[in-house]
Parts: sequence; C-alpha cells; structure tokens
Amino acid sequence: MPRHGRTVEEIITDKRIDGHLAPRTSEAAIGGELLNEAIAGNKGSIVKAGDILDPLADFARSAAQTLARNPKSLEPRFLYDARGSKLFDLICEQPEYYLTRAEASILEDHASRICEIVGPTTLVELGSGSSVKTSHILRVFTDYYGMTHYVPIDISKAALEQAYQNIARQHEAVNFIGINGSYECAFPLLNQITPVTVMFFGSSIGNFGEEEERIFWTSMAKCLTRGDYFLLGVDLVKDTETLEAAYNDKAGVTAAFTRNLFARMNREFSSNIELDCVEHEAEYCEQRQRIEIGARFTKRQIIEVKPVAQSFEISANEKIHTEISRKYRLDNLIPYLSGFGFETSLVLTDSFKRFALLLLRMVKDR
Ligand code: AVI
Repeated sequence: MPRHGRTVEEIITDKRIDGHLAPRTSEAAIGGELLNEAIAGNKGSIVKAGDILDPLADFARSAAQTLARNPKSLEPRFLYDARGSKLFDLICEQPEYYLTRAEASILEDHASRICEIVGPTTLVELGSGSSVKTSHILRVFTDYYGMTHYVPIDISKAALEQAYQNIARQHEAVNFIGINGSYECAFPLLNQITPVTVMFFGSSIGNFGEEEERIFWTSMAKCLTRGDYFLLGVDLVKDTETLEAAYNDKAGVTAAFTRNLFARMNREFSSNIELDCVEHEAEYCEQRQRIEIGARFTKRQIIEVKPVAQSFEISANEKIHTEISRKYRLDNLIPYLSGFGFETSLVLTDSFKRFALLLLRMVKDR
C-alpha cells in the first residue's frame, strides 16, 4: 500500500524519511544475535519475528473453529485489521472512552518517578500500536540516561513503521528496534535482555480470558530476571453506567469497530453477511467484572468461510461474542501478581481513580 506516495518497501529502505533515517528491516526470525546486532547498531530497525502465520488462513481457521462452538465467538485479535486499528484509534478519542486519557495523564505526571526507580533499562512494549503514549516515558528515560533501546512488539508492520517515524522525529536518543510479531515473540526475547522493563498499556491484559492471563504471567515470570520491571496499565472496576458508556459511545465508533469484524469477513472470505442486521452489544457483567462485547444478529444469516469451505447458520437474535474487557480491583490484583513473583513497587492512579498503572518488580530467580 503506498503511504505518503511511497511503497512500504521504499519507506523501509536505508533512506531518510522527513529528515530522519528510516529503519533497516530484516525478514529473519528474531534471535539473540540479530537482537544484539540491532541494539549495538543504534540505528533503528524493524525485524520480523519468525512465527507470523498466513493471516488469511489463520483468520479462516480460527473463525471456523469458534463459529462451530456454542455460544459462537470470534477471536478479538481479528478486530485489528487496518480499518479496525484506525477505528480503535478513534475509539480512544471518544469522550466516553476515558481509559486512554486516564493512562496518558498518569504517564505524564509520573514518568520521572518511574524512571528514577527503574534506572537505565531496555524498554520493551507489548502491542505498542502507534507508540503515542510511550513518548512521555521515552522522553524522560533519554533525558536521564541518554541513549535508550526501545523494543516495541506489534502484529501490525504498518503500526511499527508509523511509530518509528513518530519516535525518530521526536527522540534522537532512542534506538528503535521494532519486532513485527505477536505477544509470544516477547518471551524468547526477554530471556536474552536484562535489565529490561516490559510495558503493557491500555488495559489490554483485560482482553485475555482468565486462563490466558494466568499462562501469560507464568511465561513472563519465567523470562524475566530478578530486578527486571513490568509496567502494567489496568482499568479499574467502577459503576456500570460509566463502563457501559465507554463501550457504547454515542458517535457509534465502537459499534463500527465490532461491525468491521463482519465486514472484514465479507472482504476476506466473501461471507455474504448483511451488515445492517449486525448490532453491536456491550454489557457489563458485575459478577465477572467484565464488559462482554458481541454482535447480535437481527436476521437469520448464513456466514460463509470460503477459504476453509465451511458455512455457519446464525439464527435471528443470536449473539456472536467478539471480546471481553476485564476490569480489576487492586486489592485482588496485587496479591495475584505476587503469586507469579511480581512485587508491586508503585501504584499510580488518575485523578478520578478510574485507571491504574502498576510498576512491578520481578523478585524471583528464573
Ligand atoms: C484494546 N483494549 C484494551 C480495548 C478495551 O477497552 O478492552 C478494546 C476495545 N474494544 C472496544 N473498545 C475498546
């Protein structure tokens, strides 16, 4: 896709973009040598992790599996195609969606404190997207400690390229080493670097199911070295009205985000879904402390998943689950994390106490 009148290939060669050096790219799987080379190079690079699957086959296989279940669902990671990612950025700007602004305000107010506690470190960010929020952190770390290695990991290469351009423009002393891959790519990588601080913002952890979250923390704890840090953003339990408003914005952007998943199926699988019978639904389940999001079909539909030659019948009024967004209580979360070897060094909240940023320190040996 041409961006700013150039192809991606042109953008990622060793040429200057807007006066800045473009990242070098490598198709090789990320490994110790490659990473060390990228770190030592101080030049900026985007490396592709080895495990990226054929996206169409991956989506089709997963959709066929989860649509065969009762209740039917789709994996939330497929919400983020190019259009879905743009819609998510727009969600973050909606007046009802307080999460992004609350977290950014905490980072703005407390980045120096975090930086002083953590000390010089390599900063790894999971699901970095456009890296906008990270800017405060990078500014403070480079002011305190000079050249800082920043390793954002994202499934979207376009998001990494955009992030590279923003970061290169704003922060001369940042060595940007983008990893194009899934969260899991972080684990072998983290084994090799210390001191490291992993950042996971936006309450994205809340999109994991309970078992998935347990596996995540177990794997993370195995990779970090005693004394490494983890900076975690979480949305807090609050009144139902505020929570439901955040996922049912008046402008209908979240509804468009949910509907885009079905539009994506039409685009990629020729699914033949009538999009005007797809209604976004987001409700807070107090008992499970989570927002449950899905699409309610107002009419019977047959969804075709042509790449795997399967089709699925959806009845009128049936709901396909697309996402959960779990909300946290600090008095449960802190002891839960301590069970994996994370000691909470700092708990920071925004002025309305809607959102929290936890600075966690690994206190166990691997
Ligand atoms: C990415 N994630 C943290 C968002 C959330 O709030 O759970 C995803 C989202 N879905 C609809 N609105 C926001």
